[in-house]
This record gives sequence, structure tokens and C-alpha cells, in this order.
Amino acid sequence: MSLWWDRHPALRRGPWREAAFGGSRVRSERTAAVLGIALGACFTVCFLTGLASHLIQHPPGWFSWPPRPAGLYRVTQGLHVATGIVSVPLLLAKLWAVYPKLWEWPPVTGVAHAVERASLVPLVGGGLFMVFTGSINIARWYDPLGFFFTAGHYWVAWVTMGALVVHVGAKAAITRRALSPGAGGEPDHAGGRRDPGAGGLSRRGFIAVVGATSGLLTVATVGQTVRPLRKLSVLAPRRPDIGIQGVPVNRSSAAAGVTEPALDPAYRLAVTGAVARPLSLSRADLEAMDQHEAVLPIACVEGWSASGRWRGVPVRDLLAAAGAAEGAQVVVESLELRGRYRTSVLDPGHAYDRDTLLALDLNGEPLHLEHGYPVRLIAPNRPGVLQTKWIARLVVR
Ligand SMILES: Nc1nc2c(c(=O)[nH]1)N[C@H]1C(S)=C(S)[C@@H](COP(=O)(O)O)O[C@H]1N2
Ligand SMILES: [Mo]
Repeated sequence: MSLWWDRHPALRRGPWREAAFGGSRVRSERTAAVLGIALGACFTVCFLTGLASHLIQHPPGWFSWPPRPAGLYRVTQGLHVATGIVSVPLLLAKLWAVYPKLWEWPPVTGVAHAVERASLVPLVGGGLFMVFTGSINIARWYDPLGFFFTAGHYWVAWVTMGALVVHVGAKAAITRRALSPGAGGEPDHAGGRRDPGAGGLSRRGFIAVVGATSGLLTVATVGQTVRPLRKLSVLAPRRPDIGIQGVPVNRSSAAAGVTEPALDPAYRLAVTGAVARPLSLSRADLEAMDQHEAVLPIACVEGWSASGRWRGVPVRDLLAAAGAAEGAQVVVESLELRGRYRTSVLDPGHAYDRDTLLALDLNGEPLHLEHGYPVRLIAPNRPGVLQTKWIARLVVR
């Protein structure tokens, strides 16, 4: 196919001119392929763990998330945030490596090529959007967003992954060629040969720098959920060991507007809905019931997790006392009147787990107001957003 610009070679100017970028060997197909595979793997793990988190928070009828293993969500969400963070240096390096190809000549050779190039807009735009929104979310800086973070982050993820599938399909042959031994006179087997076009950095050196940066960034942040590494986590927005009663606080009682009702001596926990005997219990009534202890994490969607030793009344004991039908679903409602996370739903799997507690104590002390006094929910394998604080009511369905 002969296109219009093929007949006008004078159009090939500026960045489009031959060897405009000096033909750097660091910017080889092999560099692009290695970074592409690393980035593709991170995006895929990040997407799947993000999808899991979305389904757990907004479960459709066919989906159910088990209460065991108790720490699984901590792992999936830790992976989500870690792969998202490591995508930042990988994405920047990849864009740097392939940037000259933006001025490929001819710009388009046919329909397939046009589709492949057009798919770069959602791929690059979506990728940048995902790491940007994810980064400001874990830094809890929501202000620059004119939309609800979760919805934007979720839908753009689908667009980005769709574009990634197109891109991988289109580049599979090139990638295989670039990675085959002895590909295209590439200097990697010559071992550290210098590339004058890139200020003395060899391609292997470049990949090593990107790899080391990615590793350091991971070590400097992953301690927000991997406790033994917490002291190294100088870049983590949260440290799991810093906070009231040894656990970070996410939403304060003042922000939630619950200080007064939570400290009111007339406070009563209601157990209502589809029950034979509705209950109304003071904190002292709850303290008088059989207490159960469980070590469980608050595993926040923002990627930090902190374990606590919780003590309180198993939800299933309250359901039994109220005469709820077996297999009940329970809506947990907070004293908080507004706010996205003022309620959560316990599916039967979680509601009847022995470690699902209405916690009264944390780490050996009465629960602090900021952690949900007088009563908060804590359940195994559940995102932090669903561990409702300052509970007013359990409504059985
Ligand atoms: N009522 C209420 N409960 C809530 C929230 C909230 O905004 N309102 N935030 C949730 C979120 S996002 C997290 S991570 C945990 C944090 O619990 P903590 O402050 O005790 O660590 O509480 C959850 N419970
Ligand atoms: Mo959270």
C-alpha cells in the first residue's frame, strides 16, 4: 500500500528524520522486550489482585470470598500495591526506551499497524493514569481527583489491560526475536560493551539500574505490610507499628462525627432485623459475655497492614443469643451518619467464623475511641474498609 506521505519524503523532518535519536543500543528491541515483560507481569498481578479486592468490596451474587486463610487479603493487597509501586520505575524506563519509536517512519503502514499504534494511547495513558491515581491514593491525597478514586481506578484498569492484550499480541513476534540468543547483533553477549550513544551506559547496565531502583523502591515501601521490614520503609506512607495502641488509625472519630454518640453512657448496641429476640446491649453487657481473642490484621486497601490482638464477643454468639436463622447475612452499621464506609455486610462465611468479633479490647487495653470504641468489627481475611468502627447496629437479613 502506498500512502500519501510515502510520496512526500520532505515531510520527514525533526524527530522523524533518520537516526534522530542517535541509534542508541540501550534503546534496543531487547531492552524494550525485557522491560515490557517485567511491566506486563507487574500489571497482570496488579490487575488480578485489584480485581479481587473490587469483588470482595462489591460482591456480585456468584462471588464469595472465604474467611480463611485469615491473612490472605493482606497478601493480595500487599502484592497489589507493591506491583503498582514497582510499575512506576519500570513504566518510566520503558517509555524512555521506546520513546523514539513515536516518530517511526512511515507513521502508519496499514490498518493493522494503525490499530496497534492507536492502542498505545489507552495503554500509555491508562498505565500512567493507574500508577498516578494509585500512588496518590496510598499517599491519601485525594484532592486532585475530580471523581471518585475507586471507580476511575477500576474502569481505567480494564481499558489499560485490554490495550495491553492488543499490544502483547502485536509485539509477540518482535519480543521473541529480540530475546532469542544472538539476536540482531545485540551486544549483550559481548558482556558490558559500552554504548557511546547513551553516555557510556551499556544496555545491561541500564537494565541493572532499573532493576536496582525497582528493588530499592520495593524495600523502602513494602514494610508497610511486611512487618519485619518496617524499619527500612522510609518511603512508606504508613508504618504498621506507629499508631494508637500499636495500630495506625485511618478515619478519626472527629472526621466521622461520632465522638459524642460513641462516648455517650446511654450507648446501646442493637441486634435487629430477622431475629427472634432483638437485643439492646450496653458495653458492660457485652463485657459480661464470653470473650474470645484473635490476632488479626487491619489490611487497608491503601496497602498498609497492621496486626493486633483483639478481644471481644464473637458475632455468631450474638446471632445465637438473638435467635437469628442459621446462614444469616449481617449488615453492620456504624454510629457514623455519613461517609462511604459507615456500613459493611458480613456474608454467612464471615458471620459464623469463630474469629469474627465485635472487638472491645485491642492489644490488652480497652479499644481506643479512634479504633472504634465502644465496639468495632474485626474479621479474618477482610479488607480494612469492611472492618466497621463505632458499631451502632447489627441488622440480620
Ligand atoms: N465507621 C467507619 N468504620 C471504618 C472506616 C470508616 O471510615 N468509618 N474506615 C475503615 C478503614 S478504610 C480502615 S483501613 C479501618 C482502619 O481501622 P483503624 O483506624 O482502627 O486502623 O477502619 C475501617 N472502619
Ligand atoms: Mo482502609
